[in-house]
Amino acid sequence: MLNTQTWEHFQIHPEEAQALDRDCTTLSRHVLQQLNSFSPDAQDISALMSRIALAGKLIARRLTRAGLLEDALGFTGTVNVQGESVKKMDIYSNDVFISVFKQSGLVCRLASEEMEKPYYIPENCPVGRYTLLYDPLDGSSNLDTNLNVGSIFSIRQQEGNDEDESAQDLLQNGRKQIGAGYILYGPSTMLVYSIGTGVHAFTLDPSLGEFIQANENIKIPEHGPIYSVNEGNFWQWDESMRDYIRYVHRHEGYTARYGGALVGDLHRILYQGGVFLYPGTVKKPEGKLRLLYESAPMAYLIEQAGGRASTGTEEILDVVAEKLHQRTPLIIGSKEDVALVESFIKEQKRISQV
Ligand code: P6P
Repeated sequence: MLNTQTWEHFQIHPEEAQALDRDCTTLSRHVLQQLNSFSPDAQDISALMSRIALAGKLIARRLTRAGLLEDALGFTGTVNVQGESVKKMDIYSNDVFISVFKQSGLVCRLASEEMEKPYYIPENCPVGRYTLLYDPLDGSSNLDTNLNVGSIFSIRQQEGNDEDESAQDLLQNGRKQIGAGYILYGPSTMLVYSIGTGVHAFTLDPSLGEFIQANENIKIPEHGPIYSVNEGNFWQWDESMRDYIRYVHRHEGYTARYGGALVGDLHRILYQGGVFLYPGTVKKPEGKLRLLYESAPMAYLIEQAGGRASTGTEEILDVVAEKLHQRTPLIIGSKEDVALVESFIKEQKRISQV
């Protein structure tokens, strides 16, 4: 039941007034509310989030028509710094982020999965300016079958003058992030972000061209039924991971969900609870996912929602990157489920020391 006196200044019905007020809670307004300030720094962060939202809108627009456009889908024939075949949409999405930030006056560097070195915008580079680290199109292998993909972003501040453009100041732990989030391109386009005051979700209303508030202060359940992992790697893992999978196979109450795109898989877990795992393998103990622009931003977000993110032996947000494109094993989601996975790693270590 609405508390009517809070809506007395409206002429329309209170229910309609509430819907109108929600539709006016745009992303930029929400960021300023979260910062509870109209300071220049708060305005910068709000403007930065609006630029990210613009990138999301441009990518979403292209994705909805990609199947109809000549030359939008498929591979470029090149291989990126990760050694992965590059999709045309990967390049388009990467260029979108550069285009929306180049003239923004907000960031001085853009570091991306698709670029070996950061892209510098020198005129915007007074010390203290922001750096955006991002995976422009995560899960792009899903594109040709019209399945969900996402963009992941992390916001850091430049420290020092970085005159040699080595971006060494980016190689710090994830607790130095000042914001992070993702854009999920699914049945609807959603932007989920945190700037350290909780996790908030916005849904793109194409008729308005605005991201409108959907959920505020999202909290991940302490435990959930979902385990999300590519079991095709089962025999590549350490025994501890195989023991965890045997456990969830044998116990009631677990269900497997794996979509091949981190953003979609983790979005589900954020709302329903559970755990996403991309462990290392015997051959590649460092795992597949990148630390600075995939695991660390997702870890920041999930911790803000009351969950956890671990390498299996260390909190993701405590890991100090040694190189820009460093990979890391990732176990992320509900506190109890992350702890359960870690318990198998600890047990395996105990046995090996006997
Ligand atoms: P695999 C997409 O390529 C990605 O980086 C993540 O989005 C996703 O979770 C993972 O790799 C999927 O990897 O080896 O299971 O196909």
